[in-house]
Amino acid sequence: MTLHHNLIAGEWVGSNGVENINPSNTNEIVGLYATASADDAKTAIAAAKAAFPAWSRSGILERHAILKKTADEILARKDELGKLLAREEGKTLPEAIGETIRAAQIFDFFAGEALRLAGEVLPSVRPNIGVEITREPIGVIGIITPWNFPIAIPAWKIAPALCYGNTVVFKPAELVPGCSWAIVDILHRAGLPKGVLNLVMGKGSVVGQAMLDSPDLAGITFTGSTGTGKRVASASIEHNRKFQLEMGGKNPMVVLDDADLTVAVESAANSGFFSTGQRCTASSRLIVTEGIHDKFVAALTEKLKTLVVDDALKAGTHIGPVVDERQLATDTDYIAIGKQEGAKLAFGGETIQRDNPGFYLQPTLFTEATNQMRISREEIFGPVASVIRVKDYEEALATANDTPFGLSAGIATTSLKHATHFKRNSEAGMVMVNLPTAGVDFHVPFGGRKASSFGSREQGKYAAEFFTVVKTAYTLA
Ligand code: UN1
Repeated sequence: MTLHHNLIAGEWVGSNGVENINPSNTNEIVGLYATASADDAKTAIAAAKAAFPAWSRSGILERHAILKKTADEILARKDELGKLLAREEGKTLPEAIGETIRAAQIFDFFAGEALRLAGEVLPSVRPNIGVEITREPIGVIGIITPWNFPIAIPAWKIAPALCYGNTVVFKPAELVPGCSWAIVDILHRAGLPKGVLNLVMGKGSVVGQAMLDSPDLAGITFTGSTGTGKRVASASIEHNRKFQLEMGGKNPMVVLDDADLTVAVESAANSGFFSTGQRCTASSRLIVTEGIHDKFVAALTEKLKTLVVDDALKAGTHIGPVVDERQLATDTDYIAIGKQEGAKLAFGGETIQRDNPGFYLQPTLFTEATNQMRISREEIFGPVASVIRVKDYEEALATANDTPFGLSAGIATTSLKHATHFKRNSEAGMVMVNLPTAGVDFHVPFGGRKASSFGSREQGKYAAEFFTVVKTAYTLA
């Protein structure tokens, strides 16, 4: 089997291949991927540092052309890359192709942003002086990505980093090196000068740690667990480095008595269980008012019965496998905890066997949960959601906000008054009205509040905030 190498200083290097395993069929090896050492990470950082002066002054047309070429190739290869994604992560093929298209759109968007770089010119408060405000790249950026969006999240960090003139050291999640390798290969062939983008696949404890310890990274953008995010934060403060964190969620979806039942059920099924519930934007707390509670539970349970859990590549699969054994153990532990805490298991809860050995779990719905239970407070990151019964809108809003997290929040209602009030009073970074809490656009800001996020927003033109630093220049006329 061919070994996929790391890209360091423009050269494909490395050994110590690890097997990338298909969670739909653990007998299947998706590919062999090199593992970087701490020294490799240091070499990659040095290469990115050496490449920064030239890249930071590169022409916007060069950046535009490389990002555009990358977008075009990803789009042209969407079926093949989507299949790779489905095989390494376990998302269904349509979801995986959708994510691949999203990655292409992100590169396309930032190809355009490269041509729209702008500043401001203001008069000074003092006579005969002009003030210019410009944005400059920050330097070498460390990019650390999670396993659940193997192509979209690398795209939404790499594309703006390069667009604004930064150089990159990129460490993808160990579980899903395939799509990351593929987009680095595409960018490399699209003409990036050597050292501008370096790929260091490998362990967080080795490669990630070497990145955190480096005095030469000007910024780290991280998506992953809250625990690791805190380590990124403290190491970054130590090095006086910019950092941007996207971490967990425990996203509420409020369903009010006046909701359109079909909209509410479709939204809850989508954001609770699609992508195997492995999205930081998933709805895991369904907060439902008394008048619609029983109807909603009955309709959602009926819907869950129709969802097919199977091999990610099989036509007709709605929910693919859980990503690996460890995540499956976490999910089943939380299901046991939910039962012990006294929530009622309304649907699912069992692991299942399919033709091939894989990590299959039924979509699982608890009812009669309270917001104080661990299953309502801690992020599970699996196809597990709980229904919490509340009296009215006021209690629903208070319950929705009563969480350490604040990424995304949804409401299903036909009341303009409640929708408007919820949009203003939800303590989440993103609010969805009559829509799933997951599944976001690529051209608008993405991010949360409280323990979910730290730093400025990702995506859209707001990404400039992290990937650039502002300069204010005064000139005597
Ligand atoms: C989405 O819901 O479309 O890790 C994106 C995650 C998020 C991305 C969610 N950063 O799940």
